[in-house]
Amino acid sequence: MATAPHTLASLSEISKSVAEWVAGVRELTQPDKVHWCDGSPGEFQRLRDELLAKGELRELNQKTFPGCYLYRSDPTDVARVEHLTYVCTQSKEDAGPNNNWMDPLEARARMSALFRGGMTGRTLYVVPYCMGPLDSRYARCGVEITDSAYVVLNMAIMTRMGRAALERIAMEGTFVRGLHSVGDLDPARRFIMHFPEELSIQSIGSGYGGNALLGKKCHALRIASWQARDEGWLAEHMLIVGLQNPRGETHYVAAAFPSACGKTNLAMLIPPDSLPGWKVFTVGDDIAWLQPGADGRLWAINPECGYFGVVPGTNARTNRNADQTIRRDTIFTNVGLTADNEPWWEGRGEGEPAIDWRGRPFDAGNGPAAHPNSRFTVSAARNPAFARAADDPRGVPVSALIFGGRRRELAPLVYEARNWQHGVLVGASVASETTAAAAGQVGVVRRDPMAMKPFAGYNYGDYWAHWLRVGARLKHPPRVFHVNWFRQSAGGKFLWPGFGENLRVLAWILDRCSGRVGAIDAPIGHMPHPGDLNTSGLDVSAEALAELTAVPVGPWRKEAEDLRAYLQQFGARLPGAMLAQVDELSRRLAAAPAH
Ligand code: GTP
Ligand code: SPV
Ligand code: MN
Repeated sequence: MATAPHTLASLSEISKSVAEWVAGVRELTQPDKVHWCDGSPGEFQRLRDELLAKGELRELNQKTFPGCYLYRSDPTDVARVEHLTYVCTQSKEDAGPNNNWMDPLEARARMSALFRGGMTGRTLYVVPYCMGPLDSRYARCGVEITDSAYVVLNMAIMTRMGRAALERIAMEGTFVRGLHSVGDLDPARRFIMHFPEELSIQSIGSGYGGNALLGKKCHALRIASWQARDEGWLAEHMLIVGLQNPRGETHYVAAAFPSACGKTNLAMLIPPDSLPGWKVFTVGDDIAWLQPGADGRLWAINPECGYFGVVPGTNARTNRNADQTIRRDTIFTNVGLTADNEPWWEGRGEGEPAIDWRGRPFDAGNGPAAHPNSRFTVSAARNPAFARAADDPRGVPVSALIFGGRRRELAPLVYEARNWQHGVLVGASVASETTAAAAGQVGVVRRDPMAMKPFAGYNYGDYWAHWLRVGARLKHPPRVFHVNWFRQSAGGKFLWPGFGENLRVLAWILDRCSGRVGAIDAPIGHMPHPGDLNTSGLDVSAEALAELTAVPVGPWRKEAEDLRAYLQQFGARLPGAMLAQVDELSRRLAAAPAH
């Protein structure tokens, strides 16, 4: 007997709560059409072709860059807008001094006014997605409603998007509601609002990156950090990388660096010839969700399955994996073009720019050919170093957590925290020169605790208290380190070669984790003994190395006092253990000989 034909439920019938929400948004925004995304390859191609036909997407040279396209965003819309990003909690204190705050009632009223009738003449896309492997209990789902087909294409690459996610939502009943419209792209009507108490996001006026791909920073960091606090885990701005040493042992580390400070590059690192036998596997390049496991270790998943990475500086020498990854099936946003219709960017190391990121004939007088925050969107599975463990629903166990920033001065190449509590202070002490990833001035040092200043969805005081609680629950907490690849000489040259050579520092970190090496007990933490950091064959002078590993006591005493003043602004929400850690740091620095 023939089996009964298996009819697929129409997407809009899978989850009643999603359908009801979509109906309400449709009423408010008045789109011409509603499209429920199934996440199929055919759907991706149709949307891509529509954008090509409208001239919103351009085909790149299909011989040399097959499946690659160029998108140009509005020139006023090229980076995250932190000054227009709000956390709207009932109590202002819950958002904390680290966030812009607006009363949720006021924020809703303002946003409804902006959204009302705003999708007339457009298509409303319903984008169900899952952050994390679909079969992982650590994964969480959301639905983004957007009127941008470019956003849909990006979400299709960056997340597990489509029917399966919607089915999981129907089973679980909860999902993060993200409402997005490009609006009229007027910066005066651009807002990114978060309502963590209701697990919802509203974003209008931008079509770019973290402002518009709501699964990424809005959901996987701001809302998820709030959920994680309630549920006992951590949502962090961290890469996850597997490192297999020449003995064949693999350890995973997670590292938090501020935006455009080297996460993608470290996650895709190519071992240099001088370190034979090492292998590197990328689990994630931007976000980690960390859960205490039943075994007392910390386990990590990457909630994303694609990369939205910084293009400038990418080449076969700095990052061969990324260079190969983005040669096919990649959306480039805001790069320049060569005369052969290939994408071009500063630091590509091949070809010449003919057209700049705004579509004008290239003229050095107009600035760089590629916008400094130009990005590639590509599936993680295209990375030659892709870790299959990235799809493991259990995640990977983490041996070390690494914090770092872009610091011309002060922060040494590497040091280790004495224990978890000290590690939380080390994470909280991250400061970094600002980059083009966010609108605003570039190159000024600002405090960016845990590289989460733009992303922590609640009061930093509560956040550090939560970090301390999570650590206390771990029988085998990861060791905590701080690195800085960006120290410069007085003449403004990087003292450390960086990129693949960073593996030398990671090798020391792993040796510390397995108890293979001792360390110098420096005032700021544990530091490598001169012979323990492998520098053989490295083109770094003895003076440069000395500078990279120096801890100048005077400037560090000032740093400890600055840090204390910074932490004190969190008042009663700041855990006492944090001030105790600063006291300890100050005491050690006071006792150290100042030479
Ligand atoms: P987001 O995607 O914004 O979160 O950034 P990210 O942390 O992933 O930064 P990414 O790896 O894309 O690096 C940003 C810039 O820093 C690029 O231009 C890199 O070439 C440069 N960079 C990365 N690693 C190093 C390094 O070890 N040394 C130096 N000097 N530059 C680096
Ligand atoms: C960052 O700015 O940290 C990014 C890019 O990873 S965006 O998705 O635009 O936030
Ligand atoms: Mn990032």
